[in-house]
Amino acid sequence: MEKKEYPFYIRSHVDVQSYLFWSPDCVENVVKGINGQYPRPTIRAKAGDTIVVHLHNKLHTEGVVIHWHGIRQAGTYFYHGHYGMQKSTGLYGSLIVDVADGEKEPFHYEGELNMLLSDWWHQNVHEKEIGLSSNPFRWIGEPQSLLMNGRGQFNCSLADHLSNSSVCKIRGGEQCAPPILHVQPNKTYRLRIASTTSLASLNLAIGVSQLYLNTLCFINCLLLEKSNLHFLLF
Ligand SMILES: [Cu+2]
Repeated sequence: MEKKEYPFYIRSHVDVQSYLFWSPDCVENVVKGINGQYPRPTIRAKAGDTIVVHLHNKLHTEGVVIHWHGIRQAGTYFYHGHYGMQKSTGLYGSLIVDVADGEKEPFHYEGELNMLLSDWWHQNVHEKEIGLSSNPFRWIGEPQSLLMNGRGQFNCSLADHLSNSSVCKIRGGEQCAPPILHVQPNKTYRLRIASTTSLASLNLAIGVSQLYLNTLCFINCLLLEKSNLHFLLF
């Protein structure tokens, strides 16, 4: 089996800082980066590979623990910080395990798209943590934004482009510009979906007029419905 090594650094863009300034939902905030990146790198391997992650904690005042989700077999997974509420600071990324050499997926597709969903609050993560552990309990409220692949738009309604609001006029180069999943007609794509939300549970809808879900999806989605990891073919 092939052995893959990933240098895995958790640090800020500038070493003396713990966080990156970033605008995941068009509002500047602070996020935790890995290797100075946000969103974080995707780790990809084949079933049976050994992944060695060298974790260098460059945060000055915090420990770091990474929780690796379900990595024993081929599938769509993710990893996230598990020290305090680090997941809420953006410390997570995709972990994709392909089938082992010589094995085939039980379905065919021509392209692959990855969708990592998360919830995002503007309040400080410590405010959230203290509220959750307080007696009496203090709920921080619903998230300000939902992010897809680390990007979302705060306070933008679906009809905003019809109004005169200057908010939500995305040109495409912004840190919060919606990720675009490119597809071509008459091809089958595998959409990998993972939810890394810390407190919110999500419903995902795909707003296209013609979407033919492969029947295999229903079988596999049913099998996976109790987890937060799904995929579908379309
Ligand atoms: Cu976890």
